[in-house]
Amino acid sequence: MNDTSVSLTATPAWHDLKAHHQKIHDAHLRQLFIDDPKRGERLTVEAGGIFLDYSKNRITNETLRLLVQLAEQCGLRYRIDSMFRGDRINITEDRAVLHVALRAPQTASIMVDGENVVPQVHAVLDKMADFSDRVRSGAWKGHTGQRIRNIVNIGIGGSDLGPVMAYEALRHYSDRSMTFRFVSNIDGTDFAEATHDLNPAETLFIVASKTFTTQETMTNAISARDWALKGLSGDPKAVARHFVAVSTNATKVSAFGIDTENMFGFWDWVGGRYSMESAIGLSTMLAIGPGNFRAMLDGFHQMDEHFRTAPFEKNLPVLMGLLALWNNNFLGAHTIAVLPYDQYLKRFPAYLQQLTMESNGKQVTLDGRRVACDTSPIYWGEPGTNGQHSFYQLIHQGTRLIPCDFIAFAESLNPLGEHHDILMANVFAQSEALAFGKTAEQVKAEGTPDWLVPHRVFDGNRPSNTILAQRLTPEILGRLVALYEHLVFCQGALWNINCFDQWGVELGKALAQRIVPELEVKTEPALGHDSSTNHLIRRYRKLKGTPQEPV
Ligand code: G6Q
Repeated sequence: MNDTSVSLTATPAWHDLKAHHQKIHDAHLRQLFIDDPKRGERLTVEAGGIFLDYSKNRITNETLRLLVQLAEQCGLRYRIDSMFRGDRINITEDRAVLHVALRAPQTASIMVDGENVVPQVHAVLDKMADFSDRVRSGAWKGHTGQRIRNIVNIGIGGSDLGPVMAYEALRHYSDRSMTFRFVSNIDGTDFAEATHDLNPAETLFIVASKTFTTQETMTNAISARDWALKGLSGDPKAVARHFVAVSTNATKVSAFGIDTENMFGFWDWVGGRYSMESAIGLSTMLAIGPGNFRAMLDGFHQMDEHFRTAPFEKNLPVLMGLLALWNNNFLGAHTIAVLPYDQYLKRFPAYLQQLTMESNGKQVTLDGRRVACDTSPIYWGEPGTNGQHSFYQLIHQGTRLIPCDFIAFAESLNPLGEHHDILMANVFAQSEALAFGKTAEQVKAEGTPDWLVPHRVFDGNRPSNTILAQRLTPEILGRLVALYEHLVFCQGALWNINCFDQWGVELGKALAQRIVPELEVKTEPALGHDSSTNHLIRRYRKLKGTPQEPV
């Protein structure tokens, strides 16, 4: 599929990077900053209001030069162009990958199977906008004539994480007279807690499922239908006023009882974890309004254009992708902590976990061969400053190298006394402490007794990126998400893996389908699993009070 793709570890640049790593692996950030007093100004890049300081990475000019060479030798340019022109780069599912079309302006033309998909994208956006306006203004009434005040999004994975993250991130811009809830887990508690204080007459459910077959979502949707009908005198006509669907599967939507007039479509070239700006984002649009939603799309598009056109040395996603790869494959860092210093981004790390790890948690290359080096690092994180009182200890003094992405904004959306300056002081302090640490001499000079010195030493030399923007707006959120989408793509392209499938989630799903009847059947089932699984099933059946012995 790609005649320019060369195995990463067979490239001359990989070989050179290995040798280069040998030379510089002892270099300390302290020294690198002393050697180049302008390093902190030089190793920065800005695009569309997002400023990245990557100077606190363990790199030199030579590292950067070689990493860019690696990208070139692996055909990254070809891969980027391939995605943007709609090639079927998701080869295991034979699909194009065109989330970039979801945020393309009306004037753009992006062809899939000979058809420009941009007009379809905008037709759905217009339909979403019209619906959102009607719900937000109260023109859309529930079955009993009451206006809708509560929106419950039912979806999971890509049909949940993006919507929740975006709602939380953009809550400042949301209609505060409305309540938004998100139900994803098959655990009945999720549904029960999300609905316990809601009035069915004022509640609208969005059933968000690309396939409309996902077990968790369909089970929750059926419970929601029962809950709504129970509260609305059982009249099946109520479903049409209280349920809408976001899906690619009109047949299943209609079989569920949702009028396909109230269905918002998308396409198989939109992957679940890349869908928050498609109709899957309907809850986001209902919360923040169509204008803000379009501003978010515009932010995405600006980052897309930057990614598509900027030279690699100045390309934010490319640089961050290459740095992550350097930290992972050369410095041996297995995880990356994402640390947003903004409470509104509290679900951003969870969102990124799916984006990064479902995309790049792969063990074979596009041609089915075992990869020759580690693929996706583990992404995790918590908003600052909470993490500082928890796991930062390990990042500062533990035995593992954990590169950090700090994300912060110059302006708070909720200015309150000194809060914001203190918050920002913490961002800057943390990356400074990680990079430069504190030597034994410095600790001793403070009068620390000798026996305590080793406990109070900070080695430093721990890499981090700092991302800084003016303030968290819908547009900036779009740019930020697109930045991470594309840096995931860059790493995947270099590893020559498919970022866009997720076969690893299938086995557990299939086994669960087989186990459900074994838990539900009244008579003791013949179990054919391993002894541990058999025993656990029997123990569960016993605990819930179903017969144990074969009858
Ligand atoms: C994401 C995955 C996955 C998907 C969910 C929900 O990239 O494909 O997380 O979004 O399994 O799928 P449905 O939207 O089809 O219910």
